[in-house]
Amino acid sequence: MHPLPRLRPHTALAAAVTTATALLFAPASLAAPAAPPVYVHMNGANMFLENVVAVRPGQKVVFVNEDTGDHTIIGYDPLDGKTSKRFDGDVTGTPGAGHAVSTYTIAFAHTGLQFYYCSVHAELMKEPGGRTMPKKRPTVHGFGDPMAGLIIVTNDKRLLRDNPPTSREKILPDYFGG
Ligand SMILES: [Cu+2]
Repeated sequence: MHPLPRLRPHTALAAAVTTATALLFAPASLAAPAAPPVYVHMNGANMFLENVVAVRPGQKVVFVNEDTGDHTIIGYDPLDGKTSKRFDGDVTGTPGAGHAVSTYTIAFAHTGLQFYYCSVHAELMKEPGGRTMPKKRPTVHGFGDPMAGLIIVTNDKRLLRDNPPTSREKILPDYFGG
């Protein structure tokens, strides 16, 4: 029988501890970079400029209000018409460029479709067939479309690449206005 090779247990242990310590305390810069937020903008047109965006699970969506007026961002389920308690934000107006803007940030853990609307400028109504959809409030100015949108939470790289270029910028300098 061959003698067992001489181990150097102290050295091996020390190496293991060093590795574990390095992993535990690795600076954040060594970790995979988090995907940057996807921005959705509002102004006096009373619409969500990027009304359909795609994000990965956990990736932030930041709603940015560049309007002088207030808006809400409320999730709803088209199948039962119920609104979300968690996906429920509001953003106040801003006087214009150079002032602080009000934002609302949310992320979703799981893939799926997240519908939302602004309750100031749209209202949920049940359509024939039982589906609930937002409709433009009759008293609201702006375009004819209801103020509403959809977040697609997905890992599909092609969908993620389809976001409009404006969704990469927090502030759109020319988009202020109420
Ligand atoms: Cu609104």
